[in-house]
Amino acid sequence: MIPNMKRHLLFLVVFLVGLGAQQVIADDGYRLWLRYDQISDNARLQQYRLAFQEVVLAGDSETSRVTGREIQKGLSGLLGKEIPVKSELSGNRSLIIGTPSDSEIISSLNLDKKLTSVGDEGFLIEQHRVQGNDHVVIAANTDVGALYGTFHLLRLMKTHEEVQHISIASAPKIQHRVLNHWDNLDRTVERGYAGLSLWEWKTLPNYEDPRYTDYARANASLGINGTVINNVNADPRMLTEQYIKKAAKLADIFRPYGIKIYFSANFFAPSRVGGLENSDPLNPDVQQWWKDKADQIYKHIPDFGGFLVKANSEGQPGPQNYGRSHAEGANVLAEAVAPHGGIVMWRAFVYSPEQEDRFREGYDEFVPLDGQFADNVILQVKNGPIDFQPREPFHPLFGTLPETNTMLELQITQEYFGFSLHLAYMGPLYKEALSADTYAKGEGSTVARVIDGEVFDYEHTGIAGVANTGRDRNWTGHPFGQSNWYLFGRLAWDHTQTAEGLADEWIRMTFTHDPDFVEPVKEMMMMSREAGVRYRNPLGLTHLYAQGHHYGPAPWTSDLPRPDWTAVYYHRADDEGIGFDRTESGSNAIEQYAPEVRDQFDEMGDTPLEYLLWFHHVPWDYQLSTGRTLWQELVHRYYQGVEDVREMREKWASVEGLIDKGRYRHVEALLEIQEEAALWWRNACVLYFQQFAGEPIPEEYEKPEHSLEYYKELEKTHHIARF
Ligand code: BDP
Repeated sequence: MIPNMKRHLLFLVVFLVGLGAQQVIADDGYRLWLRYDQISDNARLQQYRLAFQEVVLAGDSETSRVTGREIQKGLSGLLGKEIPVKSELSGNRSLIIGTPSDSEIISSLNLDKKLTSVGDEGFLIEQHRVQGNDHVVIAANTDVGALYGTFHLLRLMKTHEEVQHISIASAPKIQHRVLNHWDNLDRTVERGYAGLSLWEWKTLPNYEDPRYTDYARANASLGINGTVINNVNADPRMLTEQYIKKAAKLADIFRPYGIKIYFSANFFAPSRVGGLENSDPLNPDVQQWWKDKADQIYKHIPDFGGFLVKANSEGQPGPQNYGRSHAEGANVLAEAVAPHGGIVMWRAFVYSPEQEDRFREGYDEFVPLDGQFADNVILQVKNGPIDFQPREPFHPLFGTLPETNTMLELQITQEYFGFSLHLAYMGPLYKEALSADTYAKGEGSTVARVIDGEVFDYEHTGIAGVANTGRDRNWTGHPFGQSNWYLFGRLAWDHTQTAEGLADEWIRMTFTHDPDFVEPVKEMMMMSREAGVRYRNPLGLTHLYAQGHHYGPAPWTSDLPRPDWTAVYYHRADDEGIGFDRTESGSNAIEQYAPEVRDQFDEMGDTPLEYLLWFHHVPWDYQLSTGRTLWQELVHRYYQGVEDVREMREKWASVEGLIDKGRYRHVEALLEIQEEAALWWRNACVLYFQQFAGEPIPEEYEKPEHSLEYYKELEKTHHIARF
């Protein structure tokens, strides 16, 4: 070999080794929170290595095989050495996984009583003495329960928790824990900001993209057990056989992970793809069509979950097109899936242009129907009465439907929180929604306890999250978008967990355990939601978004086909003041709440400031408890929102070098974009409202960079908002 070539070869080797080393450090986010790298804390590592020398796994179902693969991958990665998975106990310190029916060891432990208490999906993780040695046991009634327990143990290890003398019993509080994908058949995603849909309809069912399995793993690791794969604005073709077959392939892949699939159904499917004359729910041919359709679906997907329906809402067809009620419509679909054990999730997101106050409409429509829905219908209600705004009071349908199963719908995708460009951890929002007290049966009748069936003893319980996933390499676009998917799944399993605790868990699993990283990043996450409220909709303002895209501000919007799509409808600013009077002197929407809740909102002076303009039209010079007038407080909060984002940027800057450069720089850049947007919101809103308040922006604040006219123009042309 000529010397020159040798030198080149050497360079190549050095380069490749270097590249390899870099790849270990770099992280493109694809693995989400399931990063099974070797545990960094040496003491813990040694302890775990001692405790888990082998895995003994009973059962040979597809789910058990999934459990085997996951635990092998997980333990071997975390412990930095191959851990064998066996069917018989042979070691001194093992991890034993299974159900009493498959595992003799587990059935010999007399766990029956405890296992009964954790139900079909729950699990126990305990230390037991078997054949003279201590072993950790994951026991469940079903293979899926054992899989959930396995993910739980891996999470404990990944977060460096103590496993000696471990004793955990866990069961989901809510039955149906479902993602809603607003994915269209052309693979665009409504309000999706992370690329195209995960489902490649053109190559299904022939091609099993490995990503489908990773999606299932991620969901199962949280306990999510259902997924509605298409948009609520449903294409009727989803119910044709060709798509059913494609979806059946997804169902086959998801099944071992305990995940059922559901379809969003277009109410006019019988006439649009079924060849019937109409889709009237009282037409016997239509009823038969739905039954036949259900039979056909179940032939391909034996554990099909059921339908999700958006009816008579935002242009979607529904039973009211034929003068029938929502219950009459829902029950026809419910009857079709009932023999197969399916359910119908019927959305309560309805609002007609005629009503005086959109806030009232869900309640006014559905409360009179309480008791008329079939047992396998669940009414799916958004957390607030309008539409996933940065802050809303809880929806008055929670606590007012004793005879109708009611589930909660949260939005994970950040339609109103800056898309996948802004950092907005939803922990505080979801917890606020869940812990709101409806007083339906006295104090403590929280939304959480309504939807988990404790308050009214519902037949079915559920929670849905509008997914934020797409084809982006890191699934969610913003690296922190993953935290909201994680949060949703973990709270769906157990809503008593705290926002902060879950942020902590997620950070450790996704980034690092270094406290210099964890603490500031946790603070940043915890302040991010309120920051978003302050720079967009402080003091209970709402829906000031530009129509259509919902990214930038347009509080001036007034000229649209429907008044309840305009911003002026919501803020009602005039020379007197600002805010929507929903007390008795106004729309009286507060009458929909229990007296105890009404009392919190009906007096201007007593209403918590976060909700003030939701319920009152407040004079500009009204003195608030903060010592400021309304105008001053409004300005103060808008400015505070921008300061919050600046503080978030500082916190992020303080962690530079503690994680891989790639993710660090990505978040850093997104926070820059977020600050620009926060300034845009602040300046546009303050300048706009100033026209009515007739007051100056107090001296101490920096002046908006541009004129109101500039921001009005920006809304029409901004590259993020418009393209
Ligand atoms: C709104 C979205 C719209 C959805 C609708 C819904 O802007 O795209 O279709 O909710 O939930 O937030 O049906």
